[in-house]
Amino acid sequence: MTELSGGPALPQERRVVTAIPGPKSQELWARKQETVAAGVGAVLPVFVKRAGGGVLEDVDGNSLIDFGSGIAVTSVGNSAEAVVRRAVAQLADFTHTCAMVTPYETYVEVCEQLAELTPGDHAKKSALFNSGAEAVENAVKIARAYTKRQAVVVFDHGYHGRTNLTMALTAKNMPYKHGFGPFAPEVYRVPLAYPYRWLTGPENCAQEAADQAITQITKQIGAENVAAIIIEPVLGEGGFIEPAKGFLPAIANFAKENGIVFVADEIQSGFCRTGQWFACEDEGIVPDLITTAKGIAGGLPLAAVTGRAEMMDAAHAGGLGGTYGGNPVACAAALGSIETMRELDLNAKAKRIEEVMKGRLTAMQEKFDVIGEVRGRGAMIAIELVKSGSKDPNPEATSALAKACHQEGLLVLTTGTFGNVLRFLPPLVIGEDLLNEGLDILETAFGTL
Ligand code: PLZ
Repeated sequence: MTELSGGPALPQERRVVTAIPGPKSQELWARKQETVAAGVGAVLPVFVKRAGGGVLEDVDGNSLIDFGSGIAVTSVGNSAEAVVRRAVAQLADFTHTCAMVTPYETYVEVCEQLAELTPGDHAKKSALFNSGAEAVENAVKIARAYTKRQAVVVFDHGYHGRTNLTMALTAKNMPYKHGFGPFAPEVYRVPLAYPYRWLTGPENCAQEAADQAITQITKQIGAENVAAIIIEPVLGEGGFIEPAKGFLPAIANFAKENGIVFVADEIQSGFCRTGQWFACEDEGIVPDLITTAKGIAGGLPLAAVTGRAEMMDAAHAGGLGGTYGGNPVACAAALGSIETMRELDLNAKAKRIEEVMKGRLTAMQEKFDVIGEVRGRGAMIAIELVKSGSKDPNPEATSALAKACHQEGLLVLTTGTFGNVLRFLPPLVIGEDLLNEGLDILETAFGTL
């Protein structure tokens, strides 16, 4: 496992030698409070020194099991060998020219890889950016330029970023939008097929939600005014919701019939995370545009919009760009990341993680009635926590469980519109022993409730 880390061999073990956070982390936290804006929070105030494989080592010498991957970013592990090798070589050659000033080959190579890996065999082109939010913004620009229409449709529980336009596209008020308006106009939100919480039950969910969404689009906006429909094929910040089977195809077909650009936001779900290169493949969806970031570059900032060549070319020359978009070091890292995904068959690893996690979590659901649902795909797995004997969200139990896990040296994240979802996003290269040890800690944590 250590060969997966670029740095000195990092033992793949959990080790808790101080309280968590330990004294050195607490000291650094106090310094952070002095100079870092309060709006920039932290899930776990533990300062990291080294990371790789399935662990994070902190400044106090603790080694934490990583079930977060920096929010689904380090899928190939931290400092993965190929990422480091290629990025270091690129750092030595040149760090930046600006792709809009003088181009370089790795930018083109990343776009070639994206054309090959994303669904569909049509002609594709890409443009590279720095962050997921920037990719989504650019997908909207491209869809508007192509369709000459303005409206953008998004879904309940959707998350697309923190910039002004993407805040408008994001559903949840706290903490993402509160006090930060006014928001961009021409954004419309429609129902999502959320099986666990669909009022008439999961069986009718796909059909009823699609009917409602389509009626709202045609009656309230007018399909002919819609430039783009944007959806996460598995929702991330909304609570790892898999839309009921049939919903995505219904929406994609509606988009196609009405000349609307169908955008899959695969920023969290893409690049092997769900056991497929892209989560939309699960129902055979071929999006017009697809946004990617996070896992693409193994921890370096890179994002992309990839899509039908005629759509991607609709924006005029000079209309898309940015100083750092497709930075050469980030492109080199992406090529290393994609190489690792292929060589280690990380789709298979993600599927194995699903098998282990779902087996253990389903058994826990039998024992602990606060687990309302176990769901997700690949290494994007979650449990939704409810009050015993009901479906009422239980955010208190969720944060108590997260805290108990943190204290034992397991990093887990919470998510969801109601703050009641515990999510698991381990690096796809995590060892099975660590995976099981993490699940043991979680199981024990239920005893603290
Ligand atoms: N689209 C589907 O998941 C980022 C956000 C964490 P950026 N998700 C993690 C936080 O609290 O800020 C995300 C996503 C989907 C877009 C984004 C935005 O990507 O790289 O954070 O801009």
